[in-house]
Amino acid sequence: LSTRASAILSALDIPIDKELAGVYHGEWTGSGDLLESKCPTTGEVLARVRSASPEELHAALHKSREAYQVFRSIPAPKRGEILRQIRVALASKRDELGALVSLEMGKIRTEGVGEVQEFVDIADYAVGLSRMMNGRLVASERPGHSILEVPNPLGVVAVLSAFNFPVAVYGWNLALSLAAGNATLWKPSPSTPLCGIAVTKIVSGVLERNGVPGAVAGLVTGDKDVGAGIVESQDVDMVSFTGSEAVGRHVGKVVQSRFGKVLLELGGNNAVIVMPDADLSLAVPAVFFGAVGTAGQRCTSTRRLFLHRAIAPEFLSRLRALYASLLPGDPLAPSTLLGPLHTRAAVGVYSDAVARLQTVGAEILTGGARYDGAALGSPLDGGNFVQPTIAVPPTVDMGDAVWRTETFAPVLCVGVFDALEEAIAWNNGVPQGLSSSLWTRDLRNVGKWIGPAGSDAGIVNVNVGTSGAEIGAAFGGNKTTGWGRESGGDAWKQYVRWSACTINFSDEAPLAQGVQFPS
Ligand code: UN1
Repeated sequence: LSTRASAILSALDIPIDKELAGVYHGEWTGSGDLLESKCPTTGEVLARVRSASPEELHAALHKSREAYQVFRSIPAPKRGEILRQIRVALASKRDELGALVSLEMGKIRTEGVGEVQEFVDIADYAVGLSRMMNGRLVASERPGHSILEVPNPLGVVAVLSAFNFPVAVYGWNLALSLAAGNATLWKPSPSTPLCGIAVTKIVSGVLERNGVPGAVAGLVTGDKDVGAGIVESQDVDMVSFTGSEAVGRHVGKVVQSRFGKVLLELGGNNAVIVMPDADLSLAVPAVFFGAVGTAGQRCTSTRRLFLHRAIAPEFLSRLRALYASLLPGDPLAPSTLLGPLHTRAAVGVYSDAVARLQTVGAEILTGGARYDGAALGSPLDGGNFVQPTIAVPPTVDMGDAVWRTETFAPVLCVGVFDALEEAIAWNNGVPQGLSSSLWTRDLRNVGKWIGPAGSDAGIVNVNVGTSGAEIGAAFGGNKTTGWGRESGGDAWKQYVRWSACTINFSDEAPLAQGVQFPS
Protein backbone atom coordinates (compact mmCIF):
# COMPACT_ATOMS: atom_id res chain seq x y z
CA LEU A 1 0.00 0.00 0.00
CA SER A 2 1.26 3.53 -0.72
CA THR A 3 2.61 5.36 2.32
CA ARG A 4 -0.10 7.96 2.00
CA ALA A 5 -2.93 5.40 2.07
CA SER A 6 -1.26 3.53 4.95
CA ALA A 7 -1.04 6.71 7.00
CA ILE A 8 -4.72 7.52 6.50
CA LEU A 9 -5.88 4.00 7.38
CA SER A 10 -3.59 3.78 10.41
CA ALA A 11 -4.87 7.07 11.77
CA LEU A 12 -8.34 5.48 11.81
CA ASP A 13 -7.19 2.19 13.36
CA ILE A 14 -7.87 0.25 10.18
CA PRO A 15 -5.43 -2.66 9.82
CA ILE A 16 -3.34 -2.64 6.67
CA ASP A 17 -2.61 -5.46 4.20
CA LYS A 18 -5.27 -7.74 5.61
CA GLU A 19 -8.72 -8.91 4.77
CA LEU A 20 -10.97 -6.75 6.90
CA ALA A 21 -14.14 -7.89 8.66
CA GLY A 22 -17.04 -5.98 7.12
CA VAL A 23 -19.84 -6.85 9.53
CA TYR A 24 -20.51 -5.39 12.98
CA HIS A 25 -23.41 -6.24 15.26
CA GLY A 26 -21.79 -5.98 18.66
CA GLU A 27 -18.77 -7.88 17.41
CA TRP A 28 -16.87 -7.82 14.15
CA THR A 29 -17.27 -10.69 11.71
CA GLY A 30 -17.27 -11.17 7.96
CA SER A 31 -17.08 -14.35 5.89
CA GLY A 32 -19.04 -13.48 2.76
CA ASP A 33 -17.81 -12.43 -0.68
CA LEU A 34 -14.73 -10.21 -0.89
CA LEU A 35 -15.26 -6.54 -1.65
CA GLU A 36 -12.41 -4.51 -3.03
CA SER A 37 -11.90 -0.89 -2.05
CA LYS A 38 -10.15 0.78 -4.94
CA CYS A 39 -8.68 4.29 -4.94
CA PRO A 40 -10.32 6.18 -7.85
CA THR A 41 -7.33 8.50 -8.11
CA THR A 42 -4.65 5.89 -8.72
CA GLY A 43 -6.42 2.56 -9.17
CA GLU A 44 -4.58 1.23 -6.11
CA VAL A 45 -6.44 -1.47 -4.16
CA LEU A 46 -6.74 -0.04 -0.65
CA ALA A 47 -8.19 -3.07 1.10
CA ARG A 48 -10.20 -6.24 0.72
CA VAL A 49 -13.25 -6.54 2.90
CA ARG A 50 -15.16 -9.69 3.82
CA SER A 51 -18.82 -8.81 3.37
CA ALA A 52 -21.83 -10.34 5.14
CA SER A 53 -22.68 -13.94 4.31
CA PRO A 54 -26.43 -14.74 4.28
CA GLU A 55 -26.09 -16.19 7.80
CA GLU A 56 -24.28 -13.08 9.01
CA LEU A 57 -26.94 -10.83 7.55
CA HIS A 58 -29.55 -12.90 9.33
CA ALA A 59 -27.60 -12.64 12.59
CA ALA A 60 -27.17 -8.89 12.15
CA LEU A 61 -30.90 -8.41 11.63
CA HIS A 62 -31.61 -10.51 14.72
CA LYS A 63 -29.11 -8.55 16.83
CA SER A 64 -30.58 -5.28 15.56
CA ARG A 65 -34.03 -6.33 16.74
CA GLU A 66 -32.65 -7.30 20.17
CA ALA A 67 -30.73 -4.02 20.40
CA TYR A 68 -33.89 -2.07 19.55
CA GLN A 69 -35.77 -3.82 22.33
CA VAL A 70 -33.19 -2.52 24.82
CA PHE A 71 -32.62 0.87 23.29
CA ARG A 72 -36.27 1.92 22.91
CA SER A 73 -36.64 2.06 26.70
CA ILE A 74 -33.68 4.39 27.25
CA PRO A 75 -35.12 7.90 27.68
CA ALA A 76 -34.66 10.07 24.62
CA PRO A 77 -32.47 12.71 26.35
CA LYS A 78 -30.18 9.88 27.51
CA ARG A 79 -29.98 8.72 23.91
CA GLY A 80 -29.12 12.33 23.11
CA GLU A 81 -26.20 12.16 25.53
CA ILE A 82 -24.86 9.15 23.61
CA LEU A 83 -25.25 11.13 20.39
CA ARG A 84 -23.31 13.99 21.96
CA GLN A 85 -20.45 11.63 22.66
CA ILE A 86 -20.63 10.31 19.09
CA ARG A 87 -20.42 13.91 17.90
CA VAL A 88 -17.30 14.54 20.00
CA ALA A 89 -15.66 11.30 18.82
CA LEU A 90 -16.39 12.07 15.17
CA ALA A 91 -15.17 15.66 15.45
CA SER A 92 -11.89 14.47 16.96
CA LYS A 93 -11.31 12.35 13.82
CA ARG A 94 -12.80 14.82 11.33
CA ASP A 95 -9.67 15.41 9.31
CA GLU A 96 -8.65 11.74 9.26
CA LEU A 97 -12.12 10.58 8.21
CA GLY A 98 -12.32 13.38 5.65
CA ALA A 99 -9.02 12.19 4.19
CA LEU A 100 -10.38 8.64 3.98
CA VAL A 101 -13.42 9.94 2.09
CA SER A 102 -11.06 11.62 -0.39
CA LEU A 103 -8.92 8.51 -0.69
CA GLU A 104 -11.75 6.02 -1.15
CA MET A 105 -14.43 8.10 -2.88
CA GLY A 106 -12.26 10.61 -4.74
CA LYS A 107 -13.75 13.97 -3.71
CA ILE A 108 -11.35 16.78 -2.78
CA ARG A 109 -10.12 17.22 0.76
CA THR A 110 -12.31 20.14 1.86
CA GLU A 111 -15.38 18.32 0.57
CA GLY A 112 -14.33 15.12 2.33
CA VAL A 113 -13.88 16.97 5.59
CA GLY A 114 -17.08 18.90 4.84
CA GLU A 115 -19.16 15.78 4.71
CA VAL A 116 -17.82 14.59 8.05
CA GLN A 117 -18.79 18.04 9.31
CA GLU A 118 -22.36 17.33 8.09
CA PHE A 119 -22.39 14.26 10.33
CA VAL A 120 -21.09 16.33 13.26
CA ASP A 121 -23.74 18.98 12.59
CA ILE A 122 -26.64 16.53 12.36
CA ALA A 123 -25.43 14.85 15.56
CA ASP A 124 -25.62 18.26 17.28
CA TYR A 125 -29.06 18.77 15.83
CA ALA A 126 -30.23 15.36 17.03
CA VAL A 127 -28.89 15.98 20.54
CA GLY A 128 -31.29 18.93 20.72
CA LEU A 129 -34.00 16.93 19.04
CA SER A 130 -33.72 14.22 21.69
CA ARG A 131 -35.43 16.68 24.04
CA MET A 132 -37.88 18.00 21.47
CA MET A 133 -39.46 15.05 19.66
CA ASN A 134 -42.79 16.17 20.92
CA GLY A 135 -46.17 14.61 20.48
CA ARG A 136 -49.39 16.63 20.80
CA LEU A 137 -52.47 16.94 22.92
CA VAL A 138 -55.52 17.29 20.68
CA ALA A 139 -58.89 18.69 21.84
CA SER A 140 -61.52 15.97 22.16
CA GLU A 141 -65.20 16.60 21.38
CA ARG A 142 -66.15 14.40 24.34
CA PRO A 143 -66.18 15.67 27.95
CA GLY A 144 -63.46 14.23 30.16
CA HIS A 145 -61.53 12.91 27.18
CA SER A 146 -58.12 13.75 25.79
CA ILE A 147 -56.45 12.78 22.57
CA LEU A 148 -52.70 12.30 22.56
CA GLU A 149 -50.47 11.87 19.55
CA VAL A 150 -47.49 9.89 20.75
CA PRO A 151 -44.27 9.25 18.83
CA ASN A 152 -42.66 5.92 19.72
CA PRO A 153 -39.55 4.29 18.27
CA LEU A 154 -40.18 2.49 15.00
CA GLY A 155 -37.91 -0.56 15.28
CA VAL A 156 -35.06 -1.42 12.92
CA VAL A 157 -34.11 1.18 10.33
CA ALA A 158 -31.86 0.01 7.49
CA VAL A 159 -29.77 2.63 5.71
CA LEU A 160 -28.61 1.77 2.20
CA SER A 161 -26.28 4.60 1.21
CA ALA A 162 -24.45 5.56 -1.98
CA PHE A 163 -20.79 5.99 -2.84
CA ASN A 164 -20.92 9.75 -3.34
CA PHE A 165 -21.57 10.70 0.29
CA PRO A 166 -20.13 7.65 2.03
CA VAL A 167 -20.29 9.25 5.50
CA ALA A 168 -22.81 12.11 5.65
CA VAL A 169 -25.93 10.37 4.37
CA TYR A 170 -25.51 7.60 6.95
CA GLY A 171 -24.96 10.34 9.53
CA TRP A 172 -28.26 12.07 8.70
CA ASN A 173 -30.11 8.79 9.12
CA LEU A 174 -28.24 7.47 12.13
CA ALA A 175 -28.58 10.68 14.13
CA LEU A 176 -32.36 10.90 13.72
CA SER A 177 -32.93 7.17 14.02
CA LEU A 178 -30.85 6.94 17.18
CA ALA A 179 -32.52 9.95 18.80
CA ALA A 180 -35.87 8.34 17.97
CA GLY A 181 -34.86 5.13 19.77
CA ASN A 182 -34.36 2.75 16.84
CA ALA A 183 -31.64 0.29 15.98
CA THR A 184 -29.99 1.23 12.67
CA LEU A 185 -28.37 -1.23 10.30
CA TRP A 186 -26.12 0.32 7.65
CA LYS A 187 -25.19 -1.12 4.29
CA PRO A 188 -22.74 1.30 2.68
CA SER A 189 -22.00 1.26 -1.03
CA PRO A 190 -19.93 -1.83 -1.93
CA SER A 191 -17.23 0.48 -3.30
CA THR A 192 -16.78 2.49 -0.07
CA PRO A 193 -16.59 -0.19 2.64
CA LEU A 194 -13.66 1.48 4.42
CA CYS A 195 -15.70 4.58 5.21
CA GLY A 196 -18.36 2.24 6.64
CA ILE A 197 -15.84 0.41 8.79
CA ALA A 198 -14.09 3.58 10.00
CA VAL A 199 -17.33 5.33 11.00
CA THR A 200 -18.72 2.20 12.65
CA LYS A 201 -15.54 1.80 14.70
CA ILE A 202 -15.94 5.32 16.05
CA VAL A 203 -19.67 5.01 16.75
CA SER A 204 -19.48 1.51 18.25
CA GLY A 205 -16.70 2.61 20.59
CA VAL A 206 -19.08 5.17 22.09
CA LEU A 207 -21.97 2.68 22.30
CA GLU A 208 -19.79 0.08 24.01
CA ARG A 209 -18.42 2.62 26.51
CA ASN A 210 -22.01 3.47 27.42
CA GLY A 211 -23.02 -0.16 27.89
CA VAL A 212 -25.43 0.02 24.96
CA PRO A 213 -25.67 -2.95 22.54
CA GLY A 214 -23.38 -2.33 19.57
CA ALA A 215 -26.11 -3.50 17.20
CA VAL A 216 -27.88 -0.18 17.88
CA ALA A 217 -25.61 0.95 15.02
CA GLY A 218 -24.79 -2.19 13.05
CA LEU A 219 -22.92 -2.54 9.77
CA VAL A 220 -23.30 -5.05 6.94
CA THR A 221 -21.08 -4.50 3.95
CA GLY A 222 -22.05 -6.27 0.78
CA ASP A 223 -23.30 -6.09 -2.73
CA LYS A 224 -26.74 -6.55 -4.29
CA ASP A 225 -27.54 -9.80 -2.47
CA VAL A 226 -27.06 -8.23 0.93
CA GLY A 227 -29.14 -5.24 -0.17
CA ALA A 228 -31.92 -7.50 -1.41
CA GLY A 229 -31.87 -9.49 1.83
CA ILE A 230 -32.38 -6.28 3.82
CA VAL A 231 -35.07 -4.85 1.58
CA GLU A 232 -37.09 -8.07 1.62
CA SER A 233 -36.76 -8.69 5.35
CA GLN A 234 -39.88 -8.37 7.50
CA ASP A 235 -37.47 -7.57 10.34
CA VAL A 236 -36.68 -4.16 8.83
CA ASP A 237 -39.32 -1.58 9.68
CA MET A 238 -37.98 1.18 7.47
CA VAL A 239 -35.57 1.17 4.54
CA SER A 240 -33.85 4.48 3.84
CA PHE A 241 -32.34 4.14 0.38
CA THR A 242 -30.10 6.57 -1.49
CA GLY A 243 -29.14 5.70 -5.06
CA SER A 244 -30.34 5.44 -8.61
CA GLU A 245 -33.92 5.81 -9.74
CA ALA A 246 -33.89 2.31 -11.28
CA VAL A 247 -32.81 0.61 -8.05
CA GLY A 248 -34.98 2.93 -5.95
CA ARG A 249 -38.07 2.00 -7.93
CA HIS A 250 -37.40 -1.68 -7.20
CA VAL A 251 -36.63 -1.02 -3.51
CA GLY A 252 -39.81 1.03 -3.18
CA LYS A 253 -41.97 -1.71 -4.69
CA VAL A 254 -40.48 -4.51 -2.60
CA VAL A 255 -40.74 -2.62 0.68
CA GLN A 256 -44.28 -1.45 -0.13
CA SER A 257 -45.35 -4.97 -1.03
CA ARG A 258 -44.53 -6.10 2.50
CA PHE A 259 -46.03 -2.85 3.94
CA GLY A 260 -42.75 -1.62 5.34
CA LYS A 261 -41.83 2.07 5.40
CA VAL A 262 -39.51 3.40 2.75
CA LEU A 263 -37.58 6.65 2.42
CA LEU A 264 -36.15 7.24 -1.05
CA GLU A 265 -33.45 9.71 -2.10
CA LEU A 266 -33.00 9.09 -5.82
CA GLY A 267 -31.78 11.03 -8.82
CA GLY A 268 -31.57 14.76 -9.36
CA ASN A 269 -31.48 16.78 -12.56
CA ASN A 270 -30.99 20.14 -10.97
CA ALA A 271 -31.35 23.44 -12.78
CA VAL A 272 -30.05 26.94 -12.21
CA ILE A 273 -32.00 29.85 -13.71
CA VAL A 274 -30.18 33.16 -14.08
CA MET A 275 -32.25 36.32 -14.57
CA PRO A 276 -30.85 39.47 -16.22
CA ASP A 277 -30.71 41.32 -12.88
CA ALA A 278 -28.63 38.61 -11.15
CA ASP A 279 -25.27 39.46 -9.64
CA LEU A 280 -23.06 37.49 -12.01
CA SER A 281 -20.02 37.76 -9.76
CA LEU A 282 -21.93 35.50 -7.36
CA ALA A 283 -23.93 33.41 -9.81
CA VAL A 284 -21.04 32.28 -12.03
CA PRO A 285 -18.92 30.78 -9.21
CA ALA A 286 -22.04 29.13 -7.77
CA VAL A 287 -22.72 27.37 -11.08
CA PHE A 288 -19.05 26.45 -11.33
CA PHE A 289 -19.11 24.76 -7.92
CA GLY A 290 -22.53 23.21 -8.53
CA ALA A 291 -21.53 21.64 -11.85
CA VAL A 292 -17.88 20.76 -11.21
CA GLY A 293 -17.69 20.25 -7.43
CA THR A 294 -17.41 16.57 -6.43
CA ALA A 295 -16.74 16.07 -10.19
CA GLY A 296 -20.50 16.37 -10.76
CA GLN A 297 -21.25 13.39 -8.50
CA ARG A 298 -23.67 14.96 -6.05
CA CYS A 299 -27.38 14.21 -6.28
CA THR A 300 -27.62 17.99 -6.07
CA SER A 301 -25.03 18.79 -8.77
CA THR A 302 -26.06 21.43 -11.30
CA ARG A 303 -26.85 19.66 -14.57
CA ARG A 304 -28.98 22.23 -16.42
CA LEU A 305 -28.29 25.93 -16.76
CA PHE A 306 -30.98 28.30 -18.07
CA LEU A 307 -29.65 31.76 -18.91
CA HIS A 308 -31.69 34.83 -19.77
CA ARG A 309 -30.85 35.94 -23.31
CA ALA A 310 -29.60 39.32 -22.08
CA ILE A 311 -26.77 37.86 -19.97
CA ALA A 312 -26.11 34.51 -21.66
CA PRO A 313 -22.94 35.42 -23.65
CA GLU A 314 -21.36 37.27 -20.71
CA PHE A 315 -22.24 34.47 -18.28
CA LEU A 316 -20.82 31.74 -20.50
CA SER A 317 -17.60 33.57 -21.18
CA ARG A 318 -17.01 34.04 -17.44
CA LEU A 319 -17.95 30.43 -16.73
CA ARG A 320 -15.61 29.13 -19.43
CA ALA A 321 -12.78 31.13 -17.93
CA LEU A 322 -13.30 29.36 -14.61
CA TYR A 323 -13.48 25.95 -16.33
CA ALA A 324 -10.24 26.73 -18.16
CA SER A 325 -8.48 27.26 -14.82
CA LEU A 326 -9.31 23.73 -13.65
CA LEU A 327 -6.68 21.04 -13.53
CA PRO A 328 -7.38 17.50 -12.46
CA GLY A 329 -5.32 16.23 -9.61
CA ASP A 330 -4.90 14.28 -6.43
CA PRO A 331 -7.98 15.06 -4.35
CA LEU A 332 -5.84 15.06 -1.21
CA ALA A 333 -3.58 17.85 -2.53
CA PRO A 334 -4.76 21.16 -1.05
CA SER A 335 -4.86 23.01 -4.39
CA THR A 336 -6.93 20.41 -6.29
CA LEU A 337 -10.48 21.36 -7.28
CA LEU A 338 -11.22 18.43 -9.59
CA GLY A 339 -10.84 14.85 -8.45
CA PRO A 340 -11.59 11.69 -10.44
CA LEU A 341 -14.90 9.99 -11.08
CA HIS A 342 -15.48 7.25 -8.56
CA THR A 343 -15.34 4.27 -10.91
CA ARG A 344 -14.13 3.27 -14.34
CA ALA A 345 -17.75 2.50 -15.25
CA ALA A 346 -18.67 6.13 -14.53
CA VAL A 347 -16.15 7.22 -17.14
CA GLY A 348 -18.12 5.15 -19.66
CA VAL A 349 -21.38 6.80 -18.57
CA TYR A 350 -19.74 10.22 -19.03
CA SER A 351 -18.43 9.32 -22.49
CA ASP A 352 -21.83 7.98 -23.55
CA ALA A 353 -23.52 11.20 -22.42
CA VAL A 354 -21.04 13.31 -24.38
CA ALA A 355 -21.49 11.09 -27.45
CA ARG A 356 -25.28 11.48 -27.20
CA LEU A 357 -24.88 15.26 -27.04
CA GLN A 358 -22.66 15.18 -30.12
CA THR A 359 -25.16 12.98 -31.96
CA VAL A 360 -27.98 15.49 -31.47
CA GLY A 361 -25.68 18.27 -32.67
CA ALA A 362 -24.93 19.99 -29.37
CA GLU A 363 -22.15 22.53 -29.34
CA ILE A 364 -19.48 21.45 -26.84
CA LEU A 365 -18.15 24.71 -25.38
CA THR A 366 -15.50 23.04 -23.29
CA GLY A 367 -14.45 19.54 -22.21
CA GLY A 368 -15.93 16.45 -23.80
CA ALA A 369 -13.13 13.94 -23.27
CA ARG A 370 -11.16 11.96 -20.72
CA TYR A 371 -7.89 13.42 -19.54
CA ASP A 372 -4.90 11.91 -21.24
CA GLY A 373 -3.42 9.46 -18.72
CA ALA A 374 0.11 9.86 -20.04
CA ALA A 375 -0.07 13.64 -19.63
CA LEU A 376 -1.31 13.29 -16.07
CA GLY A 377 1.70 11.18 -15.16
CA SER A 378 2.06 8.43 -12.59
CA PRO A 379 0.21 7.58 -10.37
CA LEU A 380 -2.74 9.68 -11.64
CA ASP A 381 -2.67 7.85 -14.98
CA GLY A 382 -4.50 5.05 -13.14
CA GLY A 383 -7.34 7.40 -12.16
CA ASN A 384 -10.77 8.10 -13.64
CA PHE A 385 -10.29 11.71 -14.67
CA VAL A 386 -12.69 13.40 -17.13
CA GLN A 387 -12.94 16.94 -18.42
CA PRO A 388 -15.86 18.96 -17.05
CA THR A 389 -18.09 19.66 -20.01
CA ILE A 390 -20.41 22.50 -21.00
CA ALA A 391 -22.77 21.69 -23.87
CA VAL A 392 -25.39 23.72 -25.70
CA PRO A 393 -27.93 21.32 -27.25
CA PRO A 394 -29.58 22.64 -30.44
CA THR A 395 -33.04 22.66 -28.87
CA VAL A 396 -34.31 23.10 -25.35
CA ASP A 397 -36.70 20.17 -25.13
CA MET A 398 -37.20 18.48 -21.79
CA GLY A 399 -38.66 15.49 -23.62
CA ASP A 400 -35.23 14.79 -25.10
CA ALA A 401 -32.93 12.32 -23.33
CA VAL A 402 -30.03 14.78 -23.29
CA TRP A 403 -32.06 17.01 -21.00
CA ARG A 404 -34.10 14.53 -18.99
CA THR A 405 -31.41 11.96 -18.11
CA GLU A 406 -29.30 12.36 -14.99
CA THR A 407 -25.63 11.78 -15.89
CA PHE A 408 -23.61 11.36 -12.71
CA ALA A 409 -20.59 13.24 -14.04
CA PRO A 410 -19.59 16.89 -14.68
CA VAL A 411 -21.74 17.55 -17.76
CA LEU A 412 -23.69 20.82 -17.85
CA CYS A 413 -26.34 21.55 -20.52
CA VAL A 414 -27.19 25.17 -21.29
CA GLY A 415 -30.42 26.69 -22.64
CA VAL A 416 -31.35 30.33 -23.28
CA PHE A 417 -34.75 31.79 -22.32
CA ASP A 418 -36.66 35.05 -22.65
CA ALA A 419 -39.24 34.88 -19.83
CA LEU A 420 -39.02 33.44 -16.32
CA GLU A 421 -42.20 31.37 -16.86
CA GLU A 422 -40.50 29.57 -19.73
CA ALA A 423 -37.46 28.74 -17.58
CA ILE A 424 -39.65 27.53 -14.71
CA ALA A 425 -41.49 25.23 -17.15
CA TRP A 426 -38.11 23.80 -18.23
CA ASN A 427 -37.02 23.47 -14.60
CA ASN A 428 -40.17 21.44 -13.89
CA GLY A 429 -40.24 19.61 -17.21
CA VAL A 430 -38.06 16.66 -16.20
CA PRO A 431 -39.02 13.58 -14.17
CA GLN A 432 -36.65 14.38 -11.28
CA GLY A 433 -37.35 16.98 -8.58
CA LEU A 434 -34.46 17.35 -6.14
CA SER A 435 -32.83 20.78 -6.23
CA SER A 436 -33.24 24.07 -8.10
CA SER A 437 -31.83 27.58 -7.93
CA LEU A 438 -32.91 31.02 -9.14
CA TRP A 439 -30.58 34.01 -9.37
CA THR A 440 -32.32 37.39 -9.20
CA ARG A 441 -32.58 40.52 -7.08
CA ASP A 442 -36.21 41.13 -7.98
CA LEU A 443 -38.64 40.13 -5.25
CA ARG A 444 -41.39 39.49 -7.79
CA ASN A 445 -39.34 36.72 -9.41
CA VAL A 446 -38.71 35.19 -5.98
CA GLY A 447 -42.44 35.13 -5.26
CA LYS A 448 -43.15 33.29 -8.51
CA TRP A 449 -40.30 30.85 -7.95
CA ILE A 450 -41.18 29.70 -4.43
CA GLY A 451 -44.97 29.79 -4.92
CA PRO A 452 -47.52 27.33 -6.34
CA ALA A 453 -46.55 28.02 -9.97
CA GLY A 454 -42.85 27.91 -9.15
CA SER A 455 -40.22 25.20 -8.87
CA ASP A 456 -41.61 21.74 -8.11
CA ALA A 457 -38.33 20.49 -6.59
CA GLY A 458 -37.79 19.66 -2.91
CA ILE A 459 -35.03 22.27 -2.66
CA VAL A 460 -35.93 25.69 -4.07
CA ASN A 461 -33.05 28.11 -3.58
CA VAL A 462 -32.65 31.82 -4.33
CA ASN A 463 -29.17 33.21 -4.95
CA VAL A 464 -27.76 29.95 -3.60
CA GLY A 465 -26.58 27.12 -5.86
CA THR A 466 -28.25 23.73 -6.19
CA SER A 467 -25.76 21.80 -4.06
CA GLY A 468 -24.25 22.17 -0.63
CA ALA A 469 -27.38 22.24 1.52
CA GLU A 470 -27.04 22.73 5.27
CA ILE A 471 -28.38 20.01 7.57
CA GLY A 472 -31.02 22.25 9.18
CA ALA A 473 -33.56 22.01 6.37
CA ALA A 474 -35.18 18.74 5.38
CA PHE A 475 -33.19 17.28 2.49
CA GLY A 476 -34.94 15.47 -0.34
CA GLY A 477 -36.83 15.70 -3.56
CA ASN A 478 -40.17 15.17 -5.25
CA LYS A 479 -41.36 13.19 -8.28
CA THR A 480 -38.89 10.47 -9.33
CA THR A 481 -36.45 11.68 -6.68
CA GLY A 482 -38.78 9.74 -4.39
CA TRP A 483 -40.44 12.27 -1.99
CA GLY A 484 -38.20 11.28 0.94
CA ARG A 485 -36.91 13.81 3.47
CA GLU A 486 -33.82 13.34 5.58
CA SER A 487 -31.72 15.46 7.91
CA GLY A 488 -33.42 18.59 9.33
CA GLY A 489 -36.89 20.07 9.25
CA ASP A 490 -39.61 17.55 10.12
CA ALA A 491 -37.62 14.60 8.74
CA TRP A 492 -37.40 12.98 12.21
CA LYS A 493 -41.14 12.30 12.10
CA GLN A 494 -40.52 9.50 9.60
CA TYR A 495 -38.31 7.61 12.05
CA VAL A 496 -41.08 7.03 14.62
CA ARG A 497 -44.45 5.30 14.69
CA TRP A 498 -47.27 7.59 15.66
CA SER A 499 -50.01 6.47 18.04
CA ALA A 500 -53.30 8.36 18.38
CA CYS A 501 -54.40 7.70 21.97
CA THR A 502 -57.89 8.76 23.04
CA ILE A 503 -58.10 8.61 26.84
CA ASN A 504 -61.32 8.76 28.87
CA PHE A 505 -60.86 10.31 32.35
CA SER A 506 -64.61 10.55 33.02
CA ASP A 507 -67.26 8.30 34.55
CA GLU A 508 -69.20 8.19 31.31
CA ALA A 509 -68.39 6.46 28.05
CA PRO A 510 -70.01 8.64 25.36
CA LEU A 511 -69.60 7.70 21.73
CA ALA A 512 -68.14 10.23 19.32
CA GLN A 513 -70.33 12.10 16.81
CA GLY A 514 -73.23 11.81 19.31
CA VAL A 515 -73.98 8.24 18.24
CA GLN A 516 -76.44 6.55 20.60
CA PHE A 517 -76.13 2.84 21.38
CA PRO A 518 -77.62 0.99 24.36
CA SER A 519 -75.19 0.54 27.26
C1 UN1 B 1 -26.14 13.68 -2.14
O1 UN1 B 1 -25.60 14.07 -3.15
O2 UN1 B 1 -26.60 12.51 -2.06
O3 UN1 B 1 -26.67 19.37 -0.53
C2 UN1 B 1 -26.25 14.46 -0.90
C3 UN1 B 1 -25.64 18.76 -0.79
C4 UN1 B 1 -25.05 17.90 0.31
C5 UN1 B 1 -25.64 16.53 0.30
C6 UN1 B 1 -25.75 15.87 -1.03
N1 UN1 B 1 -25.30 18.52 1.58
O4 UN1 B 1 -25.07 18.84 -1.86
